[in-house]
This record gives sequence, C-alpha cells and structure tokens, in this order.
Amino acid sequence: MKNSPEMRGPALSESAASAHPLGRVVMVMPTFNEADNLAWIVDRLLAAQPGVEVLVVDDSSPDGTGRIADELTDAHPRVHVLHRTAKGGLGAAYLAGFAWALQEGFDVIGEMDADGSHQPEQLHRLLDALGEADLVIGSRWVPGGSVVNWPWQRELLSRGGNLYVRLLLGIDVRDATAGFRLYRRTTLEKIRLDEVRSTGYVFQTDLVARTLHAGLTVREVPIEFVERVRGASKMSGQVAAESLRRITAWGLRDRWQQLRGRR
Ligand SMILES: Nc1nc2c(ncn2[C@@H]2O[C@H](COP(=O)(O)OP(=O)(O)O)[C@@H](O)[C@H]2O)c(=O)[nH]1
Ligand SMILES: [Mg+2]
Repeated sequence: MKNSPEMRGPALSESAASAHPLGRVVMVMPTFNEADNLAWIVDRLLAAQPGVEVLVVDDSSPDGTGRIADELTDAHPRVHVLHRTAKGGLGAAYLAGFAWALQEGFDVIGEMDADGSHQPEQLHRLLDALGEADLVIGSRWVPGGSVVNWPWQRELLSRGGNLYVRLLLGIDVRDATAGFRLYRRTTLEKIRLDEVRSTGYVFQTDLVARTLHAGLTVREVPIEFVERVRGASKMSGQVAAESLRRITAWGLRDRWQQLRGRR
C-alpha cells in the first residue's frame, strides 16, 4: 500500500518568519512511538530557536505520537506534521519530509531525532557553520564531540560503522551516520533525492556520500549526543543489515569503477 502522507498544520503564511540570515529553517523530525518525548523536545526547540520551524513526520505510531503532534500544530504556528500510514523506515520518512519542505520553499532543511539525543540548545552550532558549508553534521566523533550514556556495544557499533564507511567509501567524514544535520535547500536539489533507495538509517551515510560526490562542502561540528531516557530505540538487526549491505555494495561499485577507469 502506498504510504501517502496527510498534512495537518497551519498555512505557512501564518507561520513565524525565520530571523536567521540563511533564510527560513525547518527541522524535520521523524517519529515512531515517541509519545513520551515529542512535546518535551519540540518545546525545547521552539524555545531555543525562535524562528525555526518543525515538521514532525509520524508513521502512524501506535502509542499516539501522531495525536500529540496534532496538538502541537494546533498550539504553535511553527509546528507542522505529516502523517504517514505505516512504518516505512527513517530514510523514507526523511524523504517525505524533505519533499514537503522543498515544496514549501524552506531555505535550510534540518534533521533531528525526537528522543532528546540531539539537543536543541546546540542547534546554533550547526546554524553558525552552515554559512561555509552545504551540509553541516553535528558530530560525535570529532574533537569536542561526545556521547552520554551509551553502552560500549553501541559505541563500538557507531565507531566501527563509521570506520567501515570511511574505508569502503573513501570519504573523510568522522560521523557519517549522524542524524543531527542541516542541509541548504540547494544541496538537496543537487543530490538526486529521487534516486535514493535507502529506507533505514543508512540513508544518513547515503546522503553524505551523495553530497560529497556532487562536489559540495560538508562540515562537522562537535555535539554532545545524549542517549534517550524514555522510550525504546528503533535500531534493529534489519536496519543494521541494510547498512552493511548497501555500504559494501557502494564500496565495491566505486572500486570497480576505479579499476575500469584505469584501463
Ligand atoms: N517516522 C519514522 N521515524 C522513525 C523510524 N525509525 C526511527 N524513527 C525515529 O528516528 C529517530 C531516531 O531513532 P532511534 O530509535 O532513537 O534510533 P537510535 O538513536 O539510533 O537508537 C527517533 O526520533 C525515532 O522515533 C521510522 O521507521 N519512521
Ligand atoms: Mg535515539
């Protein structure tokens, strides 16, 4: 069945205009079962960044997250929501959110989790860096970056995953899997989003690689990533398997093209 989104929220003309020199900014926030976190994180974001708007992309969460998002849109003109009909993965949710944001004319389109891991109070670090970049990543693995409350297995998975990405794809990004980001609208227009097939968390790596391949500039700024205290992670074996499969395939394709280019 097609996962057709349904929109709710005030008309954009009623929305507060962004005061940011880069133009209108929207943070796309995918949610699946984040009822205990959503209002808390959205309120923090609205307080930390007056002018920035929020698009919640909810995949019909059974715990009522979508209803909470509706209440937030009714209460705040800067909050919008896109309801999808089934859980389709993080990447699919972002693609739907980006399509909406591009159509609505936003100049800066961001990503952040709804579980509190990405702190709205640190978003200014990313905004400040976007003046000299086409994509800014809030990074755990550059000097000054950190992770709070991760078990060693999870840290190993993230560090190991990033090392694998760097080795196979040959890209010099320390935290290619991170999901606290800002894209210029022009970046998303250049990287052929219609060709993206990644549905899960590998979407993040996919988009960094596409940005670099397009000759655009990626900057990493340090952030403190705080592991969620409420609700459960949606990371799964299936999500990890898609990452491994796609990154390996991209790496092999690149090497093959290199070899053919040498002949
Ligand atoms: N709409 C949507 N959101 C998702 C999906 N999977 C994860 N998310 C959201 O993506 C963000 C990151 O997921 P999380 O479970 O915290 O991953 P972790 O931080 O890697 O453990 C959270 O806001 C989740 O609610 C999905 O399939 N659809
Ligand atoms: Mg999380």
